[in-house]
Amino acid sequence: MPDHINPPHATGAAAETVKTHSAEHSLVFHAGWFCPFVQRVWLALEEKGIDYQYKEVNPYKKEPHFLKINPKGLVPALEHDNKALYESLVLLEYLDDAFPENSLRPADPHEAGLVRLALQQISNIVVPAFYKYVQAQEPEAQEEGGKAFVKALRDLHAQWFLPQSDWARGQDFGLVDIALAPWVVRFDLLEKHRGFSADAVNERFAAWARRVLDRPSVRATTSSPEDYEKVYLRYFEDTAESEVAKATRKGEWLK
Ligand SMILES: N[C@@H](CCC(=O)N[C@@H](CS)C(=O)NCC(=O)O)C(=O)O
Repeated sequence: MPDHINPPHATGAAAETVKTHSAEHSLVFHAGWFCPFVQRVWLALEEKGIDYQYKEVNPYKKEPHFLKINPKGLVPALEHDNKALYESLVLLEYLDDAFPENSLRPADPHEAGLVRLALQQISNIVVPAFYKYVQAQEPEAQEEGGKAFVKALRDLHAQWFLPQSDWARGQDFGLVDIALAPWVVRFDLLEKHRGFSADAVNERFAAWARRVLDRPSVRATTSSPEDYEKVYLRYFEDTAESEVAKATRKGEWLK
């Protein structure tokens, strides 16, 4: 049975942002309020001050009109001037290319390459470790999952976060911060249900995570904590039926 999304729309500060972006527009953001991959793209839209139309989609329903926009049937997706695109990291780069103002990437090609490497590490190691940790049921598996997640974050931080700067790659909030921020928003759930603490990564990482939660774009795209909990309980009990949850259960990762 497909996962039921309750509530079916954003709440809290995110609901206000949705209301501000309800008018028809040539840039349509197909989103799910609960989805961290969606929140990445939402952060980029807000950070760059781009105007857009927010459309809530239940991706578990796989409705034919949405499959024409994203054949994978996943949110986020964008339609810009009737041309569709999907995959959160592709969308981040697309928005930065299509709307060059308030760039989220360094201009220097080598620096931009380093950002791509960091994004790959987040996608291939950090995010899968998050789901493995969340879906682990046996105490031993949970402990192992916690260690692996902390290590993934520690390695990412050591390799890609520049010292003495507020944000990952310097003084500007950029794509590396954005790609990880939605999972930081969900740290309080990990703390409550699995005993995770960002302090276990290290002090500087924990300070960065606090700055992320204070960022206006993060606040503006975040729903009420109790509503995330309703959605994530299925992950903590390992009963979620999303493509990500099913792949994690099989010991795989969604490509
Ligand atoms: N790799 C995709 C992942 C997107 C994704 O998994 N979205 C979830 C919601 S958080 C979804 O649409 N799930 C529907 C399903 O699994 O059937 C991205 O980065 O955009």
